[in-house]
Amino acid sequence: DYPDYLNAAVELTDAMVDKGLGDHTALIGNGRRRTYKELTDWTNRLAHAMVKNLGIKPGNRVLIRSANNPAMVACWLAATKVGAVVVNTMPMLRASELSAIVDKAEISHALCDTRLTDEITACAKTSKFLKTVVGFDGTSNHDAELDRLALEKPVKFDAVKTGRDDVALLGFTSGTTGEPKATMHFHRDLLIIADGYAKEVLKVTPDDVFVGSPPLAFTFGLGGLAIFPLRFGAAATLLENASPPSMIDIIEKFKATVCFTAPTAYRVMLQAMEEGADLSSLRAAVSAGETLPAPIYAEWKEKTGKPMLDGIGATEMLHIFVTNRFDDHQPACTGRPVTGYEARVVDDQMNEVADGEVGRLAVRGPTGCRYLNDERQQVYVRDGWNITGDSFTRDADGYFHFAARNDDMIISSGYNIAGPEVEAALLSHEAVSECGVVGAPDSERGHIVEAHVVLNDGFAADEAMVKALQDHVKATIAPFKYPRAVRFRQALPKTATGKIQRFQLRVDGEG
Ligand code: 3SK
Repeated sequence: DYPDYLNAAVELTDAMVDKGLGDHTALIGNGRRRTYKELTDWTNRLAHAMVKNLGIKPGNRVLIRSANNPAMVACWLAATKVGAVVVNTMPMLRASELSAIVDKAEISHALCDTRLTDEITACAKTSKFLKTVVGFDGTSNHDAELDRLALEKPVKFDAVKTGRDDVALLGFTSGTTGEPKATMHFHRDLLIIADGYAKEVLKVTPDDVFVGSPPLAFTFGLGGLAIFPLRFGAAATLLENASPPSMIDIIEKFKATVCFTAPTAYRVMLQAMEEGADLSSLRAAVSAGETLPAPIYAEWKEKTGKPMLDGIGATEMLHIFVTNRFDDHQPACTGRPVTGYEARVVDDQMNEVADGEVGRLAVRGPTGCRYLNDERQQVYVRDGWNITGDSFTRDADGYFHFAARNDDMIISSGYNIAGPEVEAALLSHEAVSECGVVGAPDSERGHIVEAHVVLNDGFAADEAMVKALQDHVKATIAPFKYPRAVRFRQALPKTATGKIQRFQLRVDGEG
């Protein structure tokens, strides 16, 4: 239950000071620690500057462009305090991609790390909506226009009395294909994901220190690296380039306790542990964004004695809605719904399929799904259920198991073959570092299974290896699923959020 009026940013800053956590560390980044009192004062000063100098009004759409750093979090909180609707964006977006977002969201103001202004300035030149672009100092030295405007402002700010169901955030779906969609999230939604998943599943306390790789522009990152720690008085470490080695450094240096990242990063961390890295402070390793291969889950459990918590979320629902738990986890299983959410596996007519049968995963819950000004609402949301892009099975005990992204299902000679299942089999071979499996057109079979494989150092990419991998898959899962084509690659194409771009593999495969 939330009050009729609430401003989520106030709950994550001023309210923490009121609770006596003012001296507690809130953010660590750019070589500095900031307490909750410092973060609160910073965001209040910025909020004054946004209203007084930039003329931002409640309901204005404000775009933020930055890598993960404390200044980005401060700008997001301040813009939320003034009642703006925020769109966080990733630093690598180009002017054309920014323009699509600006047009869809009708962005009036952009707050941009001064190291990244070129593309947004180019976008503003031709935009009929975006009129104000202001720089902030992403290195936290307060040496940019917005910082200077904020410097002399008071540290108290009366946040806009937003309704709990006023839109606070627009999450853009990553749009690896097709036109991006924007999903609307209310002030209350920002708290629900913390009071649900983070409290119930992760059991966050003020002693926790968070680390991770997803961009704050992706709601997985915004939740995991900002909302969850700040809601409970914990500390968030923010890394502009969150490579696995830099996450390991942070874990060792700050004794991080909760990590949010994707399976491939955990794989590198496991290798680093062999070479002496000390990750023993981690009590929660959350894996999402990609399905968690059973061998990584098993190795993590064996080496750390703790479970890796696989979960599935969606920008549409804001965060994770089906998850494993510390006391309830299994390999190759995504777990059960987070309290407050319902999930089912359905066919094209929205009928629930039998336990064990593959169908589309549909979810409903308090945080979604509401697309902004988009006729696809009727396609992806039916009777209040959001139809996700994933195929799952549910077992008789109510646990959900990932089968494939819907576009990852390969139909070969009439057989349904889930690409990720073949990937998991390949990954259990010692030579395979990473792989992506897609369907390649074939005149005889319709499609054949094609594997794109990155080998570990020391293994030769030759015909003998192709045969060895094919035999390995045949010996691991039903033989008809083996990859008839194997292509060796130096790296796999990935989205900014670390997901393998299988559509790109399909295009590359044609070449
Ligand atoms: O599973 C995902 O891709 C996801 C998306 C948005 C928020 C959270 C998650 C885990």
